[in-house]
Amino acid sequence: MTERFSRRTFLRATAASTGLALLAGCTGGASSGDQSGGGNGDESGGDGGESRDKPSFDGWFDRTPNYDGVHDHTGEDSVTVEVGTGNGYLFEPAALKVSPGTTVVWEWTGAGGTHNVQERDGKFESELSAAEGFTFEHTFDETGEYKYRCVPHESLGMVGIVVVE
Ligand SMILES: [Cu+2]
Repeated sequence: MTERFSRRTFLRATAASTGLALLAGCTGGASSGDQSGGGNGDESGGDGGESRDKPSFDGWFDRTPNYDGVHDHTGEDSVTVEVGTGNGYLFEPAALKVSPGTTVVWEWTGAGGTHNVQERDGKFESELSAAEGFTFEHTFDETGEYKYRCVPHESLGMVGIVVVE
């Protein structure tokens, strides 16, 4: 008797939570519909971009419209960041996570005029360039958070971060 009662209670509880899960699923699907339509093709391999960590990094990205969380590139030898995307004054991706030993290559798109890459504490710095195809690279050997900016356009939110862990 007791066993049967608890089993029925359990089933009812399960049904209730399943209903909630379905409801949440619908809401989530609707709000992310336009994202998957025009989204990043390279995200399709993962389990969706919605689970991406999006820390504030003490407000480092407050003026950066394309900051969409930390792109996980751990385990890759080399990662490319575009310099001068969006309106021409952004890095893409703005934030990425890599493993020690990874080389990050910044590649200028040619848009937005003259840019550079300057680590906030001077750990690396490129020259200023406006040339499409210009590249700068840095190999990250030590763990940590490396905040960098484009000096001419920092006030427009042209900043980025490389998290090495
Ligand atoms: Cu710039």
